[in-house]
Amino acid sequence: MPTCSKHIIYSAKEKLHAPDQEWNFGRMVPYPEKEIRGETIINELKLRGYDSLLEETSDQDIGYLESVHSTEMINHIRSCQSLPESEAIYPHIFPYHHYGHSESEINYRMAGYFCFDVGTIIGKNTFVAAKAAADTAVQGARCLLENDRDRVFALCRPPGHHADYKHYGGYCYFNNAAAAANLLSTRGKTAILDLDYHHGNGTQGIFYHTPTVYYISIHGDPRENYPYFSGFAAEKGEGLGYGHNLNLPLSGSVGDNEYFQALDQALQKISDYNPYYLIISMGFDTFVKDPLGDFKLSEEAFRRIGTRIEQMKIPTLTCLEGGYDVDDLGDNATNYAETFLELT
Ligand code: SP5
Ligand code: ZN
Repeated sequence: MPTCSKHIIYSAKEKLHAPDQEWNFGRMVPYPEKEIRGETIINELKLRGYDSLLEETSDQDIGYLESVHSTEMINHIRSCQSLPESEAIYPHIFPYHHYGHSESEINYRMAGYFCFDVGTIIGKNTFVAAKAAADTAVQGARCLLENDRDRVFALCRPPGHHADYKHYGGYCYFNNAAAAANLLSTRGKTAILDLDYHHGNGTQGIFYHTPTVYYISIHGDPRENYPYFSGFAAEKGEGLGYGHNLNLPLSGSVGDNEYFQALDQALQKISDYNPYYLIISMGFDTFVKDPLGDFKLSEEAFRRIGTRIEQMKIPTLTCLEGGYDVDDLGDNATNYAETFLELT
């Protein structure tokens, strides 16, 4: 029985996660990972006549999340469902050392035990939305496994690539792409190409020792960019995973030409690895007008990226990650979808 007959998977539950502010170097600013991000993409897809390609995800078994995240971290985020509607958790204590607590005793006042930055806020509905985002990715992976689709776009929100085995952060709670990759890699070697502006420290960490998942990322140089502590070219994997992690950091205001050289390099590595499956962690924060990223990719670049990926002829799942210029996000994501899914 096929689990999906459509190309694009989303969840209506994503809108329940709607933090209003984050800390930015000591000041409160509007939360860039806005709840309208998903809707703006869906609206543009519908405007261009693709309503029939959209499918709402069904609930997936929590087991696939437990394969990439610690039970304690999952339970911690779940436990925040008891918060009053008006409250949100801002982590503020980060224990370099801790004494006397078992992980199961960590309560939401101690969120900094599981969260690695001050910009990732949990509200009452965050668990439901983050679980649904992972559901869309996992359902997409099942579409590839069951062979009823060889290219699927999962509109994951909140995003996932910063979430590590037992740390959330970077607007990410559960690692959607990692959950999908873990499932796909049970069938065959899987490559993850992370094109978000920021390095996917979480995805890298989850598969750092794993040779059957090859993680490649093109991102803003961590010397100048979030997440600062990972994403360097010297990070190549460890143990059996050595040689199956590749970081291609780029510095400054990178335009289309420089970007596509790095993309060609990444795609060549993927061809050499010869994976059964490919996952794209797709961020649109590389766009010239994005408020968080310094790259200067054109609108046309997202069409070209979709084409280059489609030309790989590998069964591929794209998971949405970042992209914060909400005025253009719908266009950019739909342009990418049109070539990636060969709609035009
Ligand atoms: C998934 C993803 O793209 N996560 C990025 C997380 C970056 N968080 C650090 C942002 C700090 C800057 N705050 C922006 C204020 C905009 N006015
Ligand atoms: Zn990003």
